Amino acid sequence: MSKEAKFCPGCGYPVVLRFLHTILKDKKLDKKTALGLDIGCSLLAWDALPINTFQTHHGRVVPTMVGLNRAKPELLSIALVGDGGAYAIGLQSLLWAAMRNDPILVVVVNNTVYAMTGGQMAPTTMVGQKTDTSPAGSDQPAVLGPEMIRGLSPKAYLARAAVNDIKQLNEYLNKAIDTCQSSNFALVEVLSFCPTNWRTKGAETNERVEEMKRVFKVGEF
Ligand SMILES: Cc1ncc(C[n+]2csc(CCOP(=O)(O)OP(=O)(O)O)c2C)c(N)n1
Ligand code: SF4
Ligand SMILES: [Mg+2]
Repeated sequence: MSKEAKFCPGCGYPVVLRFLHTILKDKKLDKKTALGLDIGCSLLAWDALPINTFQTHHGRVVPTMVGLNRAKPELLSIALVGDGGAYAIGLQSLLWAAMRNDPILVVVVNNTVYAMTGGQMAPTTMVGQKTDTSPAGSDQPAVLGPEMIRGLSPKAYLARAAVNDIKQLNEYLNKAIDTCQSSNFALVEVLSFCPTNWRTKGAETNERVEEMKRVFKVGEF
């Protein structure tokens, strides 16, 4: 990290950023990458890594990075976005990027809520999960991003990892970056901690991620 990041203690975002940066350095791509941030807690990654970073509007990081890729194909374009940005307001752009097989990497941090705005229900909120806007528990099935995209984009690399299994996270991010380098679309969804909005502490936060894995299957698709 180049500057002190503003994430809450116990947040999953810094885990994702740390691994991403290490992989980029190992592949000697850190000076040849542009990281786009959506609105949401992803924006707290502003200046966190010593790499080129863009701030975009809510749900618009994918088309922005597609545009950058077209203008500067020599750069690796990465979009960091929350589950709300990816699968609600930004869904249309995400699906079209996948269908066109745009060679960008989309990293979706899935914490099952709109975290930055206070923990409201998101497309990924699980059935029965209580949030401020679903006090009786959600009755909507959660959106399964990589599964939804699979049939639309035959050449894409699609995977789901979790911040509490760093070996797998590392493997999938590595493969996703290699996929972009071979001119194909890649998306890695990461099941991530949000102790602030989940109102969980310590092991309870980790248990919530294990609960998420029963709904959101980790693996490659
Ligand atoms: C066009 C627009 N609509 C709504 C908002 C308010 N807003 C800011 S962040 C956010 C939700 C972010 O949730 P998510 O994408 O899941 O990211 P997280 O904070 O959970 O990482 C919303 C609705 C906004 N900034 N712009
Ligand atoms: S609100 Fe949640 S996702 Fe946002 S920084 Fe805090 S712990 Fe992380
Ligand atoms: Mg979220």
